[in-house]
Amino acid sequence: MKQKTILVTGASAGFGLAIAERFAARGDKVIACSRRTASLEALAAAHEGRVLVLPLDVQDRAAVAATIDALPADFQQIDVLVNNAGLALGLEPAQSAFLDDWDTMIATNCSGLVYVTRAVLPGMVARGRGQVINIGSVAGLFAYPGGNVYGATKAFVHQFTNNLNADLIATGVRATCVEPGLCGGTEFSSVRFKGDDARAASVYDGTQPLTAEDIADTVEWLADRPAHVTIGSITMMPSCQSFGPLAVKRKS
Ligand code: NDP
Ligand code: 8X3
Repeated sequence: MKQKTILVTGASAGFGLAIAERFAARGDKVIACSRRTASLEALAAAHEGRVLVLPLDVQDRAAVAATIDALPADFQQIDVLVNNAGLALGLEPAQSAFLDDWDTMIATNCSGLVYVTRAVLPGMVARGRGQVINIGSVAGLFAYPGGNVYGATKAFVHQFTNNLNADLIATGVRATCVEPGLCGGTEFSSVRFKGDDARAASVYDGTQPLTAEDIADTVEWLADRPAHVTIGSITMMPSCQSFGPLAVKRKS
């Protein structure tokens, strides 16, 4: 298979790190971006010359544009953009949730994702090939208590992906939204509960959740689909998870 160039946002942990490791291991070129970079140094050392580690806060619109503009020549032809950087903060009901948390989720999961996409797309369209793989969530498809703005940001990611495919028709560039459910072994719940690791661990009690490797499997499979195939979205849940009934509150 031809060597590809993959840009992964949020590559320092969780899904992003597993995806960066997966593509590096199979001989592709990886541009690994996140605010923290220490966890990526070993990967870069193990695949010298093929893993470019770049500090990047996707919320910073100017930094995103400058980073993509300044890519070294041998990393400029991005074949696959994996928009993975994202987070949930809190599980409070909307009437008492923190506006700062909402701002951060919108700035990262929505604004950051569109900044990176807008910076990468012109090159893909000019080359007549490329894939944008957005990491959404089942939280963007199904409502749950406390999911309020997090779920809304992932609904944005879902529909932005659909609208990308509307704009990119017949350009050779395609977009997919990967929408996982419960996934353990990442920093996601620790971030959501602001370092309360006992509460974060309890999310996975008695379950066999998805793993970051399961997500990397799907992203790798998507990256290998031929150019005439557009996969719009993929929902993934562990087999211990499914849909809930609609809530009905009855008078006692
Ligand atoms: P982690 O918390 O383990 O990883 C999140 C990554 O995003 C980190 O590498 C972090 O890097 C990066 N990140 C956060 N904010 C920014 C920012 N402003 N700029 C650049 N990078 C940023 O979470 P997961 O791996 O579990 O989650 C990855 C994605 O998958 C997220 O979009 C999440 O919403 C989604 N998801 C997760 C699920 C789960 O159950 N785990 C299920 C469904 C979707 P750094 O802090 O170094 O910047
Ligand atoms: C993460 C899945 O169900 O915790 O996006 O919101 S969930």
